[in-house]
Amino acid sequence: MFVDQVTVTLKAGKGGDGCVSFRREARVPKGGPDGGHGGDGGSIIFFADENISSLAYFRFHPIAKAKNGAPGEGGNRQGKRGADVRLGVPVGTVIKETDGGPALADLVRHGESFVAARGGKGGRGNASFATATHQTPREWHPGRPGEERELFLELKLIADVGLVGFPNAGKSTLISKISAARPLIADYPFTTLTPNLGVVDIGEYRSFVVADIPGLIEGAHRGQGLGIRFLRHIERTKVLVHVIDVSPYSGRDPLEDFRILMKELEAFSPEVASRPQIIAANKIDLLGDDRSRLLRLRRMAARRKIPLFAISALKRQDLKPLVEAVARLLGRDADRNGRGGA
Ligand SMILES: Nc1nc2c(ncn2[C@@H]2O[C@H](COP(=O)(O)OP(=O)(O)OP(=O)(O)O)[C@@H](O)[C@H]2O)c(=O)[nH]1
Ligand SMILES: [Mg+2]
Repeated sequence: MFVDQVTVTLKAGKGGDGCVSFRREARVPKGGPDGGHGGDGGSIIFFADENISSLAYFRFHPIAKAKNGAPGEGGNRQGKRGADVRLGVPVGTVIKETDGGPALADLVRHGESFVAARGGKGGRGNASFATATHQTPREWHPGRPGEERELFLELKLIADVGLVGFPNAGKSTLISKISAARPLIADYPFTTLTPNLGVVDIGEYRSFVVADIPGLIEGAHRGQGLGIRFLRHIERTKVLVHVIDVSPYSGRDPLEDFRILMKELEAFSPEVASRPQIIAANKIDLLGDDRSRLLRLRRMAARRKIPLFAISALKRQDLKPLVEAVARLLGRDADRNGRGGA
């Protein structure tokens, strides 16, 4: 189950109360104060874990509580700290208040963490109130409450390249041929319901990450089809690859497809729509004698100065020049001796 947005309720632990106690020893008629501090309450901490791929856990566990600190004890013993709760989230998780506002944290690297709710401090025990003139203090402080808050977690996958295209254009087929990703591929629209990531190897120590997202259709920004909510997963990409079916069997016009894709991208984010793009004209194994769609798309791409590569994802035809062009746009081509590599 792929979940990329959740609301969680966090309750950090309360601090333990300070203790009031006096030393009692044989033959010491009046011992001094020896009540210890309460232990601090546990905090709730999110950390990015590359082995976790979705926020699904929180769908079933929307509330997290950390342990309270234990009260202080006699003999100047501090109460035990409440244990922290550490919650793993996918790399790329953005943490916000539920009423919007700027991100409180954006966990983009494996292991990066964020203290989301702090445990309360333990209260002072009476021993700490003793002074030369105040030798039998009975004061103590209660533990402070832990932070309680509701937060909104949103996953924005981290990929270098985003594949966009109509349903059935061959996006999943393409990612399956250039990476180890094995998404479901089928001859019907909306096969892909959740994004897939694939790592494309481009030689020694160099690679880039591609995101295959569910297909877009006209009106996606108004909620048609699966809508544009998955576009958030290409927000962090640097290059977009339009996968366009140029075969005579799609029943669509490739120029129209490109125009609609651009319109939907614009509606989502003009900034995303202005990123460097490449067109992958797919399914050329089906062209036969009818190359008109490919030619018209080529002319349009040339006019707009968008690099176009004619490929057959299914037959692995001419995929290398496409992958190399993407690598060049990312600055990860071989000419750089791999310095820009991943
Ligand atoms: N002949 C031919 N068929 C292809 C090619 N690429 C993909 N297909 C077929 O087109 C159909 C759709 O492919 P997918 O990769 O699932 O398409 P998609 O773009 O991921 O589709 P959605 O997930 O629905 O958005 C499948 O039957 C593929 O086998 C190609 O280059 N040539
Ligand atoms: Mg797909």
